[in-house]
Amino acid sequence: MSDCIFCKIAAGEIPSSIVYEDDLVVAFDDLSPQMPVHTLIVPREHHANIGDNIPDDLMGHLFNTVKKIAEIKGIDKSGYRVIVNTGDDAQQTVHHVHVHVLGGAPMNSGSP
Ligand code: D5M
Repeated sequence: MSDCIFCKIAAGEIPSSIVYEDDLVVAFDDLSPQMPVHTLIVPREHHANIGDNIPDDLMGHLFNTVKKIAEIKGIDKSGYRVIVNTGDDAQQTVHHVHVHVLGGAPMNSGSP
Protein backbone atom coordinates (compact mmCIF):
# COMPACT_ATOMS: atom_id res chain seq x y z
CA MET A 1 0.00 0.00 0.00
CA SER A 2 1.47 3.31 -1.08
CA ASP A 3 0.70 5.24 2.12
CA CYS A 4 1.64 2.48 4.58
CA ILE A 5 4.68 3.30 6.69
CA PHE A 6 5.58 -0.36 7.34
CA CYS A 7 5.33 -1.15 3.60
CA LYS A 8 7.79 1.70 3.06
CA ILE A 9 10.15 0.35 5.74
CA ALA A 10 9.92 -3.15 4.25
CA ALA A 11 10.72 -1.72 0.80
CA GLY A 12 13.69 0.25 2.18
CA GLU A 13 12.06 3.52 1.19
CA ILE A 14 12.34 5.04 4.67
CA PRO A 15 15.09 4.35 7.17
CA SER A 16 14.72 2.01 10.12
CA SER A 17 16.95 0.05 12.43
CA ILE A 18 16.77 -3.33 10.71
CA VAL A 19 17.40 -6.33 12.95
CA TYR A 20 16.66 -9.13 10.46
CA GLU A 21 15.14 -9.56 7.02
CA ASP A 22 14.44 -12.29 4.52
CA ASP A 23 12.23 -12.67 1.49
CA LEU A 24 8.98 -12.71 3.51
CA VAL A 25 9.49 -10.58 6.63
CA VAL A 26 11.42 -7.60 7.99
CA ALA A 27 12.21 -6.94 11.66
CA PHE A 28 13.24 -3.51 12.94
CA ASP A 29 13.49 -1.74 16.27
CA ASP A 30 10.41 0.17 17.44
CA LEU A 31 10.74 3.95 17.23
CA SER A 32 9.25 4.33 20.74
CA PRO A 33 10.65 1.37 22.68
CA GLN A 34 8.64 0.28 25.71
CA MET A 35 11.37 -2.09 26.92
CA PRO A 36 15.18 -2.36 26.48
CA VAL A 37 14.42 -4.72 23.58
CA HIS A 38 11.42 -3.74 21.47
CA THR A 39 11.49 -5.07 17.94
CA LEU A 40 8.66 -5.26 15.40
CA ILE A 41 8.33 -8.03 12.82
CA VAL A 42 6.24 -7.32 9.73
CA PRO A 43 5.47 -9.31 6.60
CA ARG A 44 6.64 -7.64 3.41
CA GLU A 45 3.16 -8.28 2.00
CA HIS A 46 0.58 -5.80 3.24
CA HIS A 47 -2.09 -7.18 5.58
CA ALA A 48 -3.96 -4.79 7.84
CA ASN A 49 -4.05 -7.03 10.89
CA ILE A 50 -4.00 -10.62 12.06
CA GLY A 51 -7.60 -11.09 10.90
CA ASP A 52 -6.80 -10.11 7.32
CA ASN A 53 -6.64 -13.57 5.67
CA ILE A 54 -2.89 -14.01 6.05
CA PRO A 55 -1.79 -17.21 4.28
CA ASP A 56 -0.88 -20.00 6.72
CA ASP A 57 2.70 -20.27 5.49
CA LEU A 58 3.29 -16.54 5.90
CA MET A 59 1.65 -16.53 9.34
CA GLY A 60 3.84 -19.45 10.39
CA HIS A 61 6.97 -17.75 9.09
CA LEU A 62 6.05 -14.49 10.82
CA PHE A 63 5.76 -16.21 14.20
CA ASN A 64 8.76 -18.50 13.70
CA THR A 65 10.80 -15.33 13.17
CA VAL A 66 10.12 -14.36 16.80
CA LYS A 67 12.61 -17.00 18.00
CA LYS A 68 15.27 -15.66 15.63
CA ILE A 69 14.78 -12.11 16.88
CA ALA A 70 14.99 -13.25 20.51
CA GLU A 71 18.29 -15.00 19.74
CA ILE A 72 19.71 -12.03 17.82
CA LYS A 73 18.75 -9.70 20.69
CA GLY A 74 20.06 -12.10 23.35
CA ILE A 75 16.76 -12.47 25.21
CA ASP A 76 15.96 -16.05 24.22
CA LYS A 77 17.11 -17.41 27.59
CA SER A 78 15.76 -14.67 29.86
CA GLY A 79 12.30 -14.58 28.29
CA TYR A 80 10.26 -12.13 26.31
CA ARG A 81 6.72 -11.04 25.53
CA VAL A 82 5.03 -11.23 22.12
CA ILE A 83 2.13 -8.89 21.39
CA VAL A 84 -0.02 -8.37 18.31
CA ASN A 85 -2.39 -5.45 18.74
CA THR A 86 -5.43 -5.96 16.53
CA GLY A 87 -8.06 -3.30 15.92
CA ASP A 88 -9.28 -0.26 17.78
CA ASP A 89 -9.91 -1.70 21.25
CA ALA A 90 -6.36 -3.06 21.27
CA GLN A 91 -5.02 0.38 20.26
CA GLN A 92 -3.53 -0.79 16.98
CA THR A 93 -2.09 2.39 15.49
CA VAL A 94 -0.28 1.11 12.40
CA HIS A 95 -2.58 -0.90 10.16
CA HIS A 96 0.02 -3.25 8.72
CA VAL A 97 0.15 -6.39 10.84
CA HIS A 98 3.18 -6.42 13.15
CA VAL A 99 4.45 -8.58 15.99
CA HIS A 100 5.97 -6.76 18.97
CA VAL A 101 8.85 -8.64 20.62
CA LEU A 102 9.57 -7.12 24.03
CA GLY A 103 12.20 -8.03 26.60
CA GLY A 104 15.49 -7.23 28.23
CA ALA A 105 14.12 -6.66 31.74
CA PRO A 106 11.56 -8.23 34.09
CA MET A 107 7.95 -7.29 33.24
CA ASN A 108 4.72 -6.96 35.13
CA SER A 109 1.90 -9.49 34.85
CA GLY A 110 0.67 -10.02 31.30
CA SER A 111 -2.96 -9.61 32.35
CA PRO A 112 -4.83 -6.67 30.79
O1 D5M B 1 2.19 -0.30 17.36
C1 D5M B 1 2.76 0.45 16.35
C2 D5M B 1 4.20 0.65 16.73
O2 D5M B 1 4.91 1.11 15.61
C3 D5M B 1 4.44 1.67 17.84
O3 D5M B 1 5.06 1.01 18.95
C4 D5M B 1 5.40 2.69 17.24
C5 D5M B 1 5.94 1.95 16.05
N1 D5M B 1 6.35 2.77 14.92
C6 D5M B 1 5.60 3.67 14.25
N2 D5M B 1 6.31 4.20 13.24
C7 D5M B 1 7.52 3.60 13.26
C8 D5M B 1 8.70 3.69 12.48
N3 D5M B 1 8.80 4.54 11.43
N4 D5M B 1 9.77 2.92 12.81
C9 D5M B 1 9.70 2.07 13.85
N5 D5M B 1 8.61 1.92 14.63
C10 D5M B 1 7.54 2.68 14.35
P1 D5M B 1 0.65 -0.65 17.47
O4 D5M B 1 0.62 -2.10 17.85
O5 D5M B 1 0.00 -0.38 16.13
O6 D5M B 1 0.13 0.23 18.55
